[in-house]
Amino acid sequence: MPAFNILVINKLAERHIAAIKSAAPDSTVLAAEPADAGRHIGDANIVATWGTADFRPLFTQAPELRWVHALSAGVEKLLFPEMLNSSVKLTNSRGIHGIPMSEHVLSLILAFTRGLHVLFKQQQQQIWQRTPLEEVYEKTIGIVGLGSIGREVAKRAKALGMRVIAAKREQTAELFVDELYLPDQLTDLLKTADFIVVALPLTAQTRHLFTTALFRQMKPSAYFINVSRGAVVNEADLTAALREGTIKGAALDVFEQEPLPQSSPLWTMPNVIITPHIAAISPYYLDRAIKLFCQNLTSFAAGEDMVNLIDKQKGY
Ligand code: OXD
Repeated sequence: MPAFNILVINKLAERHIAAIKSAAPDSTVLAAEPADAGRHIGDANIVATWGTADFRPLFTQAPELRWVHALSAGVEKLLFPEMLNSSVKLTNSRGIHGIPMSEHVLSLILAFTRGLHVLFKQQQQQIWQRTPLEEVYEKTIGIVGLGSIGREVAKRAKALGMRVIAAKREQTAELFVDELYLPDQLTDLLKTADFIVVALPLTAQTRHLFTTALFRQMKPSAYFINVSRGAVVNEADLTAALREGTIKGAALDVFEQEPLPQSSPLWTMPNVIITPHIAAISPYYLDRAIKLFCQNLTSFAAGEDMVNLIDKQKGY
């Protein structure tokens, strides 16, 4: 078994280090905070880091690097020109987000339908006042992007008695989806969905996909939920759609600029729920990410195909 210098740019528990060592027994494994990573990058053959962190300065000091694994699903900060023009392999952690992110999506939907965003504000002012409430039962959820996250959302929505429709690049047999649309049929989905959930990766094709033209296809009673990447949406167009009543509300975990600037009108809109890019957070996140990394490490050491290999030109 070949020996590698493995650098993980994140704090790790002993059990994570032990798991990595048992996948590549002769290798050295170091876990470093971003500020310390520079001291170890020169020898590193394999790096695990966040796809949302600026890795470019380290990459240019890493002549021995052969593979970068993103601990996140997003790899947007890893697609810089030196990486694209190199033979360094890139993988990500897609597939481990489904449970926390689908729970987050469902809690946002239920927060709107059960009026929690209104009731919580009233509680702070000690106001006892009923507010109109809705049900999700037999309502239509439209999931745009049916990967591992979208599928978990579909499964949970079905359990609540919802009609599930989804848009996906190709037709597949889906257990929890009532109707599947191809990308060129997206407007058919938008016209009928009561809740639109965006779970797409950010690519050249999906950047600013949601503009005024698409918000105008949605029902005025529709809620828009984005847990993917802020740049999939033209935020100014979304803000206008919310202000003008083109749609009823939005729950947003991701934004074009993060942290969301204090000057953003979204902060104070009564029909908006904001969460600070936390939909994937779970006490089990790192356990799952390291398990996936170890699975790929075994394949890499054996010269076999790894899962979640990113096509660097396509960006996903
Ligand atoms: C990710 C995320 O990319 O949580 O993993 O946004």
